[in-house]
Amino acid sequence: MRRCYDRGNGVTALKNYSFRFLLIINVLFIVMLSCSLLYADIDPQYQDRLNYLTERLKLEGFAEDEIGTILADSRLELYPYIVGRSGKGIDYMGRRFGLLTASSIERGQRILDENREVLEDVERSFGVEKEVVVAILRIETDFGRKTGRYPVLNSLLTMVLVENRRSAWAEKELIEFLRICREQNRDPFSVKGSWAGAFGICQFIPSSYVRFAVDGSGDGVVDLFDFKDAVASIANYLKAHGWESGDLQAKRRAIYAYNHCDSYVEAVLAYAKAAKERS
Ligand SMILES: [Ca+2]
Repeated sequence: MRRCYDRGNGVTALKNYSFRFLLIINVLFIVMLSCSLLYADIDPQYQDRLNYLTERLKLEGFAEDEIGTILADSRLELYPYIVGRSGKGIDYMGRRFGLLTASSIERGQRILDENREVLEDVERSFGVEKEVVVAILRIETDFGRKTGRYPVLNSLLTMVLVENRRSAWAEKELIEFLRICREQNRDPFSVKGSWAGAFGICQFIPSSYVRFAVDGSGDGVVDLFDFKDAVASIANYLKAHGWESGDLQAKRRAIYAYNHCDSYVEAVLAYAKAAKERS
């Protein structure tokens, strides 16, 4: 009996010990989990803004676990070095960009030749010259060769959390982006683009995608990494911003709306002209 009693005491003690141990482990696990949900790889100095963003996303209809899953993802990363960058630094007409070199123009002409039917269809549907659409593809991503290496989610999140002049803008774009991903059942970390959050062959920001991107291929999906969708979306964007084929000022304004930069407007028109001359 005594042995049994002793043994019993021993088991009880062991149980108590195990229970306390498990309790501590559980508490530690919960603390670690909540820390990872709150912080992921985010510098604690941004925690206030992250809390604010979380509340904002909830107001926009995102569930807490949905937000938590994104923030706890190991692919989440901030790029503070992009803050303060300006999109106006590119000299589109400069030698380095190589826009009007023979090989650059030939590449555009090849795109025109290989996709003539699609581009003429877009020209008829939207009233935007195919050479202009091709010029934008050349300048934005070199016909899809350089669509960007930054996960759009991380770029936009950086601009939201690291306070700067784009923070309010980036917050709206981030919400639009997450909504697009949710609607399309897309992994938000899988979409890569420019440091400024533009993606696809035509480099649309999320709000432009929502408002102006169209399904040019007719498959029911608007995918800006698809050539047909991208060219139709460029033409639709320009048309929606007042493009008039007989009005140069209207054309300039529409291109300027695409990228608020005078040298960009000049570059698009110069490349379109050069690509057309041989065709
Ligand atoms: Ca499509």
